Amino acid sequence: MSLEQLKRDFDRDGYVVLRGFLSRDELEELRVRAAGCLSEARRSEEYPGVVKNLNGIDPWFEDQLQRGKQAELISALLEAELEPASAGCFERIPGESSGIRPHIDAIGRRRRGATAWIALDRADRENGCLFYVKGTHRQDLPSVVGLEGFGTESEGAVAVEVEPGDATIHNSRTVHWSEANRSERPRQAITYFYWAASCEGDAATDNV
Ligand SMILES: O=C(O)CCC(=O)C(=O)O
Repeated sequence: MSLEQLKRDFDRDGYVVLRGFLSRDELEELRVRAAGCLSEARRSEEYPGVVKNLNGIDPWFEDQLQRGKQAELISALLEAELEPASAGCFERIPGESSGIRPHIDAIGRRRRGATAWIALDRADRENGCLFYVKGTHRQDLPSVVGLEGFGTESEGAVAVEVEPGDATIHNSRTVHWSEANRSERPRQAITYFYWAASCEGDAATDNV
């Protein structure tokens, strides 16, 4: 798909899906690097499947955050210089009882940014794929986890089923969530989060 088409879709829906974003070798390297970090990382009680700041654990992730191929693409989609924020791992743990409730990634008045979410495993409805709600990046929603009124039946809600090496990019204002992993299969993804460099505390300049 051309960059123009991707940008049209991103502006209209608030996310895009990039099939086959990573080559087999790139995916393998990402898996090995992620496994190395996860063995060292501390987990929170509330979200045991989430490990933030991979870039603080392994400089390889800092380099990817700064220069990985998702960075150039996100810069083009947001039409902005980027301020790389963090790399993380999101795992839906087999047999867990809950996922991550509907939320946006924007924080307070800091609204312009985007996340690349790269699948290490197949993700589907059974093992906790991402859900997006199309067009919600145009709403002015609060930065809370557990946004009221959003769910799989919402108008515009889409389950994004992907294969290993596929990626999605979502606007920091797009509502998204994942359900519990009801399967016995793993579901890991690596994320790279960016702010648009010009956006600090300046919601008035937001043009998304
Ligand atoms: O991967 C998931 O389960 C949720 C990801 C997410 O909430 C995010 O990237 O902000």
